[in-house]
Amino acid sequence: MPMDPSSAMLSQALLLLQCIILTLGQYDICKSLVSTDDGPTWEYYACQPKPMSMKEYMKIRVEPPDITCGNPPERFCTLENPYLCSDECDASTKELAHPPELMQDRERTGLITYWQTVTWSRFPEPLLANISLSWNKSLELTDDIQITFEYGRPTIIVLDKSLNYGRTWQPYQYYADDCMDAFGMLPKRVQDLSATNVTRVICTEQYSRWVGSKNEKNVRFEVRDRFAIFAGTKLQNMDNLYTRMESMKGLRDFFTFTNLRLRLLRPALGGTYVQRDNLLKYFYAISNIEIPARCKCNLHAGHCSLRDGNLQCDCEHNTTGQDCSACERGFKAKSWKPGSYLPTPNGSPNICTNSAPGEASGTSGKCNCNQLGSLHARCNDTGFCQCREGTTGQKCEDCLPGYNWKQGCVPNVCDDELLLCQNGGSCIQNQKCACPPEFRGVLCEQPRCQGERGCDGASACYLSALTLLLCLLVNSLLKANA
Ligand SMILES: *[C@@H]1O[C@H](CO)[C@@H](O)[C@H](O)[C@H]1NC(C)=O
Ligand SMILES: *[C@@H]1O[C@H](CO)[C@@H](O)[C@H](O)[C@H]1NC(C)=O
Ligand SMILES: *[C@@H]1O[C@H](CO)[C@@H](O)[C@H](O)[C@H]1NC(C)=O
Ligand SMILES: *[C@@H]1O[C@H](CO)[C@@H](O)[C@H](O)[C@H]1NC(C)=O
Ligand SMILES: *[C@@H]1O[C@H](CO)[C@@H](O)[C@H](O)[C@H]1NC(C)=O
Ligand SMILES: [Ca+2]
Repeated sequence: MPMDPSSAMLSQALLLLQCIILTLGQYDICKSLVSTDDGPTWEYYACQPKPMSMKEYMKIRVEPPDITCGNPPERFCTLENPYLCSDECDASTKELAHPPELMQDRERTGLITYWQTVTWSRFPEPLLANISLSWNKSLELTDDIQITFEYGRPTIIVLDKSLNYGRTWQPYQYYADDCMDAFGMLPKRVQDLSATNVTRVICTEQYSRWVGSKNEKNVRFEVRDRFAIFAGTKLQNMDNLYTRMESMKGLRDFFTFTNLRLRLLRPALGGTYVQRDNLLKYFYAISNIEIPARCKCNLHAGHCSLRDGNLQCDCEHNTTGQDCSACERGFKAKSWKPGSYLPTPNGSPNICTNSAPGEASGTSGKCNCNQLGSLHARCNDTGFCQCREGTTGQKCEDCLPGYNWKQGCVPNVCDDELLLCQNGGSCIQNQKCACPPEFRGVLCEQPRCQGERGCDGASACYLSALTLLLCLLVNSLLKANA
């Protein structure tokens, strides 16, 4: 039986609210003060910095050095106006100069500013240009890279990346109007990729065909479409993506880089062969390079800041280094580990500690049994901490499988391995499944509407206490409107 319109609306509103709650602000705090029976204590979480517009921080280098137009001054025309070659590039005049920094400026005045190369006047020698972008910092893409070309998108490009500050490079994506002809590769689209081959390096023809220079200016490296394979088309289930980031080898590294390089191999041709009688209309021009990414801090920092001209993680959890990839001095009792996205939504901080096994810091007897995980504050005569149910480890600081830390180890109601939420439900803090409106039960295993009854508006209030509150709010608003 179909739901009545108001209850359908309510369900939609709730789903939307749930989305907002689940996707906003995930992993953005590293610690918080919580009150326990023994007074306030810090709880630590896996954390990562917010995405930033990395074009603000990138160093650009173009090769060969004399590829930028204007020295000496030269004339050019466009593919759409090939016989009006009166435009001029002149490096010595501000209004007519097109230096590389115009690929990363903010264009506050509303005027489009762009880097431009010399024209292809030396045909048949190929017109080649490299643009290298460096940050001296490991970064992780959070959205599509977007490169904006004025006067037409090139017919052949390779995007490369480096993970080691430019020492070695690997191709990231190939772009051509004819992939087979340019690279001997079959053309693919990111939309054709699936969970098993999401990290495949492909050649795409989507951004190189001539459609007019003003109709479509952008060339993308699609990050969103790749995320969507796991998180859904609206990225509504980021938990699933983060879970895969932990379990699927190479997935995180695929989105990680320290440098990018754009190899421009053939300019826009206007949809036809090269016309040798007018080579002044062939060149490259880029007005903007957008790189949405976050600093890679190994889930040990919530912020990343510019220090001495370089981006650096503001490390927490007693870690240190540009990427928080080491334990601070004095905190090397356990070997360093990156934080983990699991269990969602707070992850595991894997903090560096200063207490080595058996090495009691501080005064008389204080063998550092974890207050929440152990039965007694002190260890017994032989130096053992006695752990509560579900708890393990030298100090009773870890949980047995099937348990998760929440001011002590509590048994899981749901998880990503055995106790899977069913019918599209998502597991919240291992403690409850948030079910879609049509299902209920601990693991969302029961259809809500069986037969004719039980499908009234009120039944849509199915979520946690928080969403219940919001639900009541929405309900009263709906009533007020009616
Ligand atoms: C671009 O970089 C590649 C790889 O280092 C190099 O082989 C090529 O010669 C460079 N092209 C130009 C135009 O400098
Ligand atoms: C790169 O960053 C590291 C750490 O911040 C710094 O020590 C080094 O000097 C930087 N290198 C360059 C070339 O800026
Ligand atoms: C990826 O896998 C899907 C099916 O699993 C297939 O249809 C697609 O062609 C594959 N893509 C590539 C680039 O291999
Ligand atoms: C790290 O070390 C400082 C002392 O230097 C301490 O106050 C703090 O609680 C430690 N732990 C974490 C997780 O930051
Ligand atoms: C101390 O605790 C450990 C672990 O629970 C136990 O095996 C040992 O027998 C205990 N020793 C004493 C003296 O109570
Ligand atoms: Ca610009």
